[in-house]
Amino acid sequence: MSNEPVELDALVVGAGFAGLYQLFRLRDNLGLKVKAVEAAQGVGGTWFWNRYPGARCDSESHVYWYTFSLDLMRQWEWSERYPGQAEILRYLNFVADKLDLKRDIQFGTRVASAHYDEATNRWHMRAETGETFIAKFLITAVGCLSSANVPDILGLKTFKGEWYHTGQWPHEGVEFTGKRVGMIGTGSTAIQAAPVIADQAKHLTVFQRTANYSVPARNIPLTADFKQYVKSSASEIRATTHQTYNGMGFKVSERKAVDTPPEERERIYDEAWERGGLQFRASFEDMLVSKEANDTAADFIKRKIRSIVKDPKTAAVLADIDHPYAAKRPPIDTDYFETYNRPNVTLVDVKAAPIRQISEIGIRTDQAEYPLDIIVFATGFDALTGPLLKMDIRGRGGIALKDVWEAGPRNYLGLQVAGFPNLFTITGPGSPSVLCNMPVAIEQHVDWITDCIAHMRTNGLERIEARADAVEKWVSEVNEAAARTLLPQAKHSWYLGANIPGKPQVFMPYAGGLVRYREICQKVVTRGYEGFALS
Ligand code: N01
Repeated sequence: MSNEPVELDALVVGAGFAGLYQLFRLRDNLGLKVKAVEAAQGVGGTWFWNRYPGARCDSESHVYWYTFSLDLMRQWEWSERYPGQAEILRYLNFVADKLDLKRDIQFGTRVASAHYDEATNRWHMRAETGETFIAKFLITAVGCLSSANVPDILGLKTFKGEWYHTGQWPHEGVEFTGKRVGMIGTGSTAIQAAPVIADQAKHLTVFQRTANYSVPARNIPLTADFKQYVKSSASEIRATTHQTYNGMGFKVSERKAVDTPPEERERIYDEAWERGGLQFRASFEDMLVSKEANDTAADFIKRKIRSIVKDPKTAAVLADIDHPYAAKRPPIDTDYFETYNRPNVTLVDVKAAPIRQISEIGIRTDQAEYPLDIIVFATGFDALTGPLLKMDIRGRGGIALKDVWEAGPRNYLGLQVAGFPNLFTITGPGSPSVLCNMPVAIEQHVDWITDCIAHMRTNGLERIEARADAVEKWVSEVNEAAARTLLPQAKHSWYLGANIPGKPQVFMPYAGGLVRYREICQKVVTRGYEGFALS
């Protein structure tokens, strides 16, 4: 390795969905000298790391991919309604190979610091390996859920068994056969993993702190007819994802739950339950804005839980949900609640009796000790800001991003931070990101950034930076958009940063929807990059 810095027009950090597409657009469309650096030894981002049992995307496969090239869409064929982790990873490798991207990706390279030098208008990056890079543009494609949260539970180091976080799963897999497994968490990840682990393990104990809703996914292999439909309707599919609130392939109903007679409402929920998937939340347009409407969905799902789970005590703990439906990211599942009917599965209510410590032999709550061979932490992530703040990012005058964001993320459009010129954050906090089907949100951001850099080149501009007043206004807009929904009512949600001790509690993603957000971003451009200072 040479000590000479690598000089570039742009450095992209990350080689998941976002980094790959950004690399392609800057290199192949703008002809920039650009490199991506990636901590992992391969492409894939989320799908490289999250190899836990049952890992599968909750977006349907025909909308969970790149849509910038109809050709590419027609060359790939998904096999199931929801793509599994291994298939998505194959897909991203297929794209990276087709576009010949890997030659410009440096794997095994984690950025430790990125400092802006005002005099030269350049970013200086240092990797953990010691390697350095200098670039005019720094573009983070680090993902929203890539910083694993292993809670600081007393005694973990003393545990004699094995333990794993779902987001850092061993590539060779974990052997559960004959093992007593404890899993902490009941978020989307745990809800996918529990049925698969229960199938293999001698015993699975799930430690639930907050009960959660879930709706059946109803995964199935795709028929030849559906695959043909996807190929012949690629451009219509793309258009639909651009017109829907969250970049999904389904539209939110225009009916209101509160105006629908109870029997009719029940029939609609029943049909949505049978159809399965995230579109359950699209059954009524008022579900995420009216508590009264939301209560009808919440009540329906709680009744389903009680009807599926045979032991009434377990059912009561699972259905004791304290937040509105979909105010936390709503999981979908394959036989999650059914899993609690298995003789080798136990639910432990750690809200009633909190986890006190991890001992040499297992997990100890206020009430009992559970001997375990393996602990699975399905405990989520330091979302959105975590992956950015893990890097030592410093802007003008050496000011640290962590100081600017001490009270929560502050930026303009989720794309740029005042004081950090030429730094773009793909799907950063303050953008629709995690409330959407991610590839659609990613393409919108990458296209906007690429067009912006092209505009700068055409006009001989060297520097773009969010204005402080635009940041103020955008932060208010993000707060107001959230306040118009029920989302902030889930008090311990990662959307709010509430899952990480000490993290400022601010609703982070933009909840106004992708359609509205796209319009705002376009308007900013037509008004001459309103809110940005260009020089
Ligand atoms: O993480 P989570 P996740 N003691 O933060 C519990 C995406 N995703 O990995 O709610 C006890 O949702 C915590 O309890 P509580 C999706 O966006 C996508 O499941 O804080 N429990 C919670 O139950 C999703 O939302 C897909 O009280 C503790 C759980 O751990 C996001 O990833 C699939 C604890 C964490 O749930 C994150 O989901 C899966 C403690 N100390 C995930 N600390 C696909 O589409 C935490 N918990 C494929």
